[in-house]
Amino acid sequence: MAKRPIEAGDQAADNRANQPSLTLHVPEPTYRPGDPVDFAHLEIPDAGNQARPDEQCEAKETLPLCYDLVRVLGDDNKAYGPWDPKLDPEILRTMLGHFAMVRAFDERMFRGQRQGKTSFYMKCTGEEATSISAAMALASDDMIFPSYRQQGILIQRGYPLVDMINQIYSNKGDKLKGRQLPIMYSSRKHSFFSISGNLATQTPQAVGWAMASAIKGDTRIAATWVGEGSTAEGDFHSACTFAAVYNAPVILNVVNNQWAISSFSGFAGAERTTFAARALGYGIAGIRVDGNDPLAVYAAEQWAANRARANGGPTLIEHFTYRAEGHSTSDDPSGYRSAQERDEWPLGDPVTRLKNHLIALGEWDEDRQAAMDLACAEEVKVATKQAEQNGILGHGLHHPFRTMFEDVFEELPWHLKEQSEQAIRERETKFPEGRPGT
Ligand SMILES: Cc1ncc(C[n+]2csc(CCOP(=O)(O)OP(=O)(O)O)c2C)c(N)n1
Ligand SMILES: [Mg+2]
Repeated sequence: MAKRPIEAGDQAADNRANQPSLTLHVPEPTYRPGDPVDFAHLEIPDAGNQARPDEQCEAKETLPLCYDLVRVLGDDNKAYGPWDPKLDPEILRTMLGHFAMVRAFDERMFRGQRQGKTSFYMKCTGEEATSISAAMALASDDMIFPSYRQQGILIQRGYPLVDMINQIYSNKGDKLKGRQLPIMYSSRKHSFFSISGNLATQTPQAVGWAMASAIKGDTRIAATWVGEGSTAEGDFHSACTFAAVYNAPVILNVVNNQWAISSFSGFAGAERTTFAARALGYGIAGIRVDGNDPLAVYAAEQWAANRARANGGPTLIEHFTYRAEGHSTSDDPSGYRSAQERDEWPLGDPVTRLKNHLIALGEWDEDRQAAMDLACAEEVKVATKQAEQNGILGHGLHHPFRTMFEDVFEELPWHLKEQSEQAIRERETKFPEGRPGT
């Protein structure tokens, strides 16, 4: 066998004796339970200091916005700078009303889960602006591809509370017939796509829908919401590639609430760059926005919507925010993060900020706020009582068991037919007396 010639790399290998061993970096959150919290390292720019490029600019012109933070509301609760959307106070009050409603709804549904009326619930506390203010900047028939924390959009679009609660209780009034996990709503009428438990699947679907809208020569655009943790999924990257290649009329909203259940954002790459900056590598416009500033969120979404509707292409918006409560009713964040984080979060609370802005404008006061909160709680209570007539978890008032095989295929394929017959037979053997709902 011929002798292998010496390669330059082999000689280099001989000289490596003095080099350090290779190591990996494993991200670790800064604060664990019991740690004092200091967010002083976060760069929070002054409100009004960010330039607003032309909506039809080249994607690369948004580079500064990808590392900055678009902010409109100052510490004095007044609006500043070129991103101020200059909304009529009436619109701001409507926005505050949606905030109050989603908060009242979240509170009651959370309690309902603790009382055993449903198996599962997810709040969006602290993130209300990222969905409600953003959706208000879209047309009401633009297509929404949500994740599971955008209940605010359904409320903003006027979906009946009682239908939401029926779905949460999986009762006989549930329009989805108990086939989805509680809170995974969908409504064609409200242009609100089915929520999927498989993270990030909604992102390529939104891009595909936007491409179809363009192919048809329509004027509706698509907007999707995805958590920062979920951007680590391959689907998100396929979505970005397709969106960029075909200049799809789509808005990719990345909600960076710092946590993905118990994994901090470092595991999705937050220690290396911003989520907004990822847009640039694909040739997509990017904006990083203060997600707790309702005016800034509205303005960013409006910029992206105008861009998409005028065939300027896709935009990726990173909403920099904080998940103030647990991931879901199945979670207990005191086990993995400092309880102090919520209070120390430097961008405050979106509801309080909008309320204080309206008060600063002389368009609102604390008494009206208290009355609004009370009215929302009452409306949710009435809807809850109404939904409870249709049944709650464990009371058997759900859609009949056998119906779970219906509606998916026009004609049930033979193997599902076999499965359904077997399932029904087994159930009859197990419960010969019959059970409600069988
Ligand atoms: C493909 C897939 N992987 C993992 C999960 C389990 N899971 C559900 S929610 C979640 C965290 C997602 O965090 P993030 O995307 O930041 O959204 P957030 O909950 O913060 O809104 C995980 C890991 C899942 N549902 N689907
Ligand atoms: Mg998250």
